[in-house]
Amino acid sequence: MSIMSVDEAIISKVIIEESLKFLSEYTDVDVIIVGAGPSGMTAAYYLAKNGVKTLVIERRLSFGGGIGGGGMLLPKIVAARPSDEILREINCSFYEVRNGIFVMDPAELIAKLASASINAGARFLLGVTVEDVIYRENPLRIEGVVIQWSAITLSGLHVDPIALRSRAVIDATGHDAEVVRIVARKIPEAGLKEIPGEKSMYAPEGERFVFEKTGKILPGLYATGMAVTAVFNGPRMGPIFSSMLLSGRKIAEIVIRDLH
Ligand code: 48H
Repeated sequence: MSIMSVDEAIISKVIIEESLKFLSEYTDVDVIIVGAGPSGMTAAYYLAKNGVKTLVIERRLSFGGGIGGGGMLLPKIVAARPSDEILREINCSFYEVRNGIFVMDPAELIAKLASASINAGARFLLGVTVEDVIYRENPLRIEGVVIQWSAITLSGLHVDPIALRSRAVIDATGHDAEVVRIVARKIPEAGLKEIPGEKSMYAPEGERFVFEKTGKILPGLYATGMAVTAVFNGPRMGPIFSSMLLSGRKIAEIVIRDLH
């Protein structure tokens, strides 16, 4: 076997041309999801599957958010009924250890959520941080996000960001609810006050709370997963992932309804 030789300048040209093409195609989309954790990727899967042009923006260079860390880095994670519906749909293997309690491999859940959402048509931008939002007033509406390379953010260099427009922005940033927090701090007329953060652990109530409170925060702005817990001061649930998956599916359904 001989590997075809490709000139360095051609490699660079192709990367630059194709990246710019991709980025310019995604400056205006239906939905931007901030965060590629369990809730964000589940939302991406259901949105894309329903024909919604979806872009997931993730600060890190990898998918999964808190899935990989599991519970204290132990190599199995837990979910409960009825989130097995979602596991089945994305073809993630699991087994039942008690009535309605399922165990999965975190690496497989990360891979299957990423692959299901990408196969459904969602696209990901890795290594990019959302540092602000675009808004309009009268009536107040969130209309997109402001992004920067995470490497630039970490470097502390002053580099102006760029903005991407969307019909809906979903905060799936986890414990810090970063997008809603930005809106609360920078757009006082949104009336969001200070984001309280989460309460101590109370797993059954935490799971129920996230699912129930998942929804619209403001016109154009939605929250899913642990961001919901932080925004509404719910209890954390620890290393169980049912409500993350179910919250992701629920927010996709709500956004699809609002977009129509
Ligand atoms: C771009 C960003 C930004 C930003 C953050 O933390 P996650 O896994 O979030 P969820 O809500 O989908 O899942 C939470 C779950 O993993 C968990 O921690 C649980 C259940 N804890 C319970 C407990 O009691 O502790 O993923 C969020 C993702 C991460 O990958 C971040 O890197 C990313 O969002 N992110 N990406 N721009 N400004 N902020």
